Amino acid sequence: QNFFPPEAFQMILTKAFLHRMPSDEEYMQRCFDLARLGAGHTAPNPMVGAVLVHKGRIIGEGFHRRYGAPHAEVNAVASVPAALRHLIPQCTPYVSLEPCCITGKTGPCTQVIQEQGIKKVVVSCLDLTPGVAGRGIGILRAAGVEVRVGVLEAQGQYLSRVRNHFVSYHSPYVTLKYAITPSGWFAPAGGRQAWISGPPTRRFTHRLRSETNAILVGTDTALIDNPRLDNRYYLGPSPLRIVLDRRLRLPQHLEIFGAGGRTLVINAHKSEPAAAGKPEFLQVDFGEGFIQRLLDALHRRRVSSLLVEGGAAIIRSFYQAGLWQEAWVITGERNFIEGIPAPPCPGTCIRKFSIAEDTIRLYHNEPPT
Ligand code: AOF
Ligand code: ZN
Repeated sequence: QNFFPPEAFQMILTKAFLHRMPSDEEYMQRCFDLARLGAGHTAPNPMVGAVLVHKGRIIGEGFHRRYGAPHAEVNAVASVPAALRHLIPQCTPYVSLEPCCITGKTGPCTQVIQEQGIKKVVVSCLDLTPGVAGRGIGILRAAGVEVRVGVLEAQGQYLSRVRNHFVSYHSPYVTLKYAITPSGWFAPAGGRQAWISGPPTRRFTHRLRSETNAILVGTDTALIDNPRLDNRYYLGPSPLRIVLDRRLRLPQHLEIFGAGGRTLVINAHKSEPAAAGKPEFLQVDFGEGFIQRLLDALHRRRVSSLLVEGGAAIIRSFYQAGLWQEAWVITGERNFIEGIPAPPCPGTCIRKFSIAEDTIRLYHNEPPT
């Protein structure tokens, strides 16, 4: 006779599992999910999410909804119902990013945390904004608040990558996106337009558009594909449309100049503010070092993320300059006999998945570790 059958043991384990306290990682995952609700609206600020936990129970949640609006921590504190507000000093806030300690559009979150009498904070990763970058955590610790940093740190850094890149390198975070055929063609020969990726992939690519500040194409892409460059198949806003038109060749009837959004024409001749029914023009020297000058100009305009959709020559220039951070390369089913070869991606493939018949690869601009 077995006094303690394995099933009974299993039952105890299951019960313990069901009634266990969620881990720091699980609360942090909730912060990330909340943060993403602000996607497309917070730039050049980061997306940030926060939860307030009291004895294993979440009693408040918040996220940064849009640029200039209250921060995640402030919204989380404000969300606690009146009957539970006396519990706030015993709560642990979990935040996807280091709490800020500077006065920008709003006051410092470190001060809010101290004023609430909070004793412990859990953070995923640092905010590299000058004046914060570890100082927010230092201020809390000096005030006697226990701070745990580094929970799901890699995911936290990925969530805040645009902000942290923008403030560290004084340049937009550059994402390249393009489709290629199974034999590696970027487009058919002879300046014709052809769809390579399938319709279901559009929801994914429009999501990329919804999350970026600005989207860039070259003159030939604007002429041949006549894209609208807006976000039609996903939730959220559409980006600023940027077209390279060195010699001002593009006719104003193109979709890119349509009423669906703002357009900036990068050219070698003139700078002119936008006027009724007309795009804005910005003069940039197209000679050696053009990509760097373009990114500098966009940084000055507070463009924190840029999605580059082609053509092949522009993608190649970004690769050659090394001035890109991630590339989404979509391999479709369709093939051509001959065409324009796609530039080989010099990055490291870190993700691969399928949408219908298409294979999507994400590359990072960094050597394999
Ligand atoms: C946080 N929580 O939810 C966000 C933070 O100009 P402001 O007032 O919006 O503040 C800018 C600073 O706050 C800057 O360091 C930015 O990275 C950070 N964003 N910080 O504690 C938040 N959105
Ligand atoms: Zn803050």
